[in-house]
Amino acid sequence: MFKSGFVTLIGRTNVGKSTLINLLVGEKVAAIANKVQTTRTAIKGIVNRENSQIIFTDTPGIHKPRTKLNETMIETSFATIPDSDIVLFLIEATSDNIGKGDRIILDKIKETKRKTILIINKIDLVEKEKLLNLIDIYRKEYDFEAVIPISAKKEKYKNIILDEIEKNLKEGPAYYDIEEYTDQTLRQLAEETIREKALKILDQEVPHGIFVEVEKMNSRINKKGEEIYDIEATIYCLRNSHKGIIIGKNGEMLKRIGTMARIDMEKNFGLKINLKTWVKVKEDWQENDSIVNKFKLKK
Ligand SMILES: Nc1nc2c(ncn2[C@@H]2O[C@H](COP(=O)(O)OP(=O)(O)OP(=O)(O)O)[C@@H](O)[C@H]2O)c(=O)[nH]1
Ligand SMILES: [Mg+2]
Repeated sequence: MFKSGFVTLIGRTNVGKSTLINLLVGEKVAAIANKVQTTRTAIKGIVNRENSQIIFTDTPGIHKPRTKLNETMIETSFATIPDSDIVLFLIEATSDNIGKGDRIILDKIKETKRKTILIINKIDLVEKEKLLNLIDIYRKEYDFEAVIPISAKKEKYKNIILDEIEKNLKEGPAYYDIEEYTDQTLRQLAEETIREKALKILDQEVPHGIFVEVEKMNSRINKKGEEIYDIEATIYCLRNSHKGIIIGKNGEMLKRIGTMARIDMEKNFGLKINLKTWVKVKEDWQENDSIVNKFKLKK
């Protein structure tokens, strides 16, 4: 019997959802950063196993919204729940209790009565006793299909989670071609890679006010007969002062972001890349409907 189904990863911002989807898919599907609000929209990652196809959706982390962008991100996350066969609810092992954000998520799960697996991530950061206490607290709240403590950075948890999901799936067809591992285009992956590098090396509010647009993407054959992609991208930011920081002294910061993004893309896409980046200011874009609507859930 062949099984398939849709599995949503949901949780507070920074709990490790994107780290986990990348581990499960075995490809770089989503941007990861040690900052809040990294993921901005729903992203699919597809896993093909011998007897199943699992379609994961990574979602923006739940947080207190301050802008229209934030509100849209959270709407997107919750909108994925009713369409999923199984929910992976991620929490952090470092929590002592059910915090406000986790409580909101838990209430949504209860409302929709979805089959849910509780994933307690970052167990490398806590003592076992604390973990057992947390498991106890959550077990009283909902009838989870399973509770799995993990570290999303460790390969050994991958098959434990996939096996548990497979067990809970129903018979169904493969919805995606076996070669596909994400619903994102190369252009979107390029934009996310550049934004991830900006998030990594810029501080405070600057990287959160960024969005990236790839304007050009053409392939050609270079003199050595290799296929090479010329990519031109613009990094938009909120203010002139931010623009100065992103470009940096003598353009050093922008050069670093570009180099890191190019190296990552060449590795992940298996292509040669020639990347050019520009920085422009677009004030208040986080309140602009035509931009923010791009982050809505596409059905
Ligand atoms: N110590 C530890 N850190 C982890 C683990 N898993 C993820 N992280 C780190 O947690 C941070 C956030 O990871 P992300 O995967 O971007 O978190 P996210 O839940 O997708 O965040 P949002 O997209 O903002 O909702 C990164 O710095 C990760 O390296 C883990 O098991 N242990
Ligand atoms: Mg994320």
